[in-house]
Amino acid sequence: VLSAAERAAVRALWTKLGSNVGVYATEALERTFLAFPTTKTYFPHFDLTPGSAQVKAHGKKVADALTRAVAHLDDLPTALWALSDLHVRQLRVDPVNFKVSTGPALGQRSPRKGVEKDGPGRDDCLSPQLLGHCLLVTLARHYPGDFSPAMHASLEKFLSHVISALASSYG
Ligand code: ZNH
Repeated sequence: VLSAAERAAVRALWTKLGSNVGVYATEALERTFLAFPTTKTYFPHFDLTPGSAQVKAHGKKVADALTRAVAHLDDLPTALWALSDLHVRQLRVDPVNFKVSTGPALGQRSPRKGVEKDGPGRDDCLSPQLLGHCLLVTLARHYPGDFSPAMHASLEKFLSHVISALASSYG
């Protein structure tokens, strides 16, 4: 559970981001796809070139989900239940992708089901850690003055709670 100070830090930054959350989520996705190319295996149907309208639209959706999470810091599993269910039943994202502390190390995460063992995606995937990492880098770059160690720690904690909420419907 986030402490009162951690919640306040996350909320304050989100207020500052305002309507730009989508812009930064999009930048974070672009960074994820560039820095960790095998993450692209989950998006074979997307145009992933920089500036792509599809990535922008997806960034907006991820941003809206994060903003909803910030508004429901007291009950993330309930707020994100439908999204968790979508990732499990429809998108069939392998649950290891959502395991924060108990899953295998990053380099051993499993690829999307159906992707060849030796093909792209063997070594990583769109792990929330990678997306979360890229989100932290993006926010640190655009809000250097706000990015104290305490803010960094608050955001790490927030993101790890979002991810366990997304994993919650694996039951
Ligand atoms: Zn995800 C989708 C969020 C993680 C994969 N996503 C999605 C959406 C959202 C999200 C909001 C939209 C939905 C609708 O449409 O309704 N995710 C999210 C978040 C996170 C995530 C927040 C964390 C943090 N994902 C993830 C992962 C993966 C994924 C890990 C893999 C691995 N997603 C995905 C896909 C999709 C999504 C594939 C679909 C896309 C399209 O559109 O097609």
